[in-house]
Amino acid sequence: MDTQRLRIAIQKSGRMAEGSNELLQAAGLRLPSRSKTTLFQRARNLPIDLLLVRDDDIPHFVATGVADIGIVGENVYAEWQLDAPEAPVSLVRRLGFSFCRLCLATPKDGPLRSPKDLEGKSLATSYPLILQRYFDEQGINASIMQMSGSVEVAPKLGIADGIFDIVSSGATLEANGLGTIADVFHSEALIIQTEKALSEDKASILARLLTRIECVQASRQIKYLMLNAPQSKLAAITNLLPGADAPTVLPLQGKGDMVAIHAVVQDADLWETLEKLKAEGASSILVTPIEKMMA
Ligand code: PRT
Ligand code: ZN
Repeated sequence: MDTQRLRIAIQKSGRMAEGSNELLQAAGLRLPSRSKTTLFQRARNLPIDLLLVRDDDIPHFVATGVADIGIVGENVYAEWQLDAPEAPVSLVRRLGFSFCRLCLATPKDGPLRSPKDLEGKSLATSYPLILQRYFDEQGINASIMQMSGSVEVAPKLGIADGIFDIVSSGATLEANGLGTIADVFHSEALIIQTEKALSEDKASILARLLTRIECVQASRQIKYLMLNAPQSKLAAITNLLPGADAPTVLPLQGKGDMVAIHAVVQDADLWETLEKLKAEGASSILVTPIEKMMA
């Protein structure tokens, strides 16, 4: 294998594919266009190649060195680790997208209302090892039936009493007359890496990529805020700016004691802050995204 180009395994298509691609492109990767059959993409501007595969194969590819790193759901990584605890793969970064939960769910109109009710019952799942670990922790004896998809139909077909499956909005459970009785595992997209030593070239490109990803993640949580305010309100207004470090204050030509205030602020709860700023006398308030920020 090429010792100079970092190889990244990502999901070819599915719920992780878009987020993985967007993140890598935001980190500066320029990729050739791809068709449905593309399995390999060579970045045009960086020594990085992408391997486009099924998400379930990603931990194995990283463990065996077919790929150096991978982007995969925590649910897939955790299940695989329970199956291969000695495998040389480690978690490098949490990526903050593809959030979901693994939940126990049972028919809403049935008698199974809590995990303890599952004693002696059967559960269908694509994540048998995570479920078994939970049952062991809880001291519950239940039988686990592995299914590779369409798990939510199992109770209706009479092949299991309940399910253990991925839940995001809850709409799929609802549509199948199922209700959650326990949230067992929380998942998001992760970068995982082989524990085998990387060549110097690969280690250096990985370090650059991870720094860029940190910048992308940091800039997604902040906004650039601009507003005008009377000089007399400066202290009150800057006190309201969430996480703003040393805002810039500029005089406004021909506007008396009015000043312009510019600051980088945290995006969380920004609407509430804007309302308070307005109440303190701020006007012409503008909020813009920050595409890149390097501290
Ligand atoms: O073809 P390949 O094997 O690569 O893909 P896949 O079909 O196995 O996986 P895919 O694309 O469905 O999901 C990839 C990863 O996205 C999962 O491993 C999770 O880490 C993450 N993810 C996030 C989800 C969901 N949200 C999700 N909602 N994976 C699956 N779902 C399914 C779930 O199985 C259920 O059928 O969506 C349904 C529930 O959604 P709600 O919104 O109705 O609750
Ligand atoms: Zn899969």
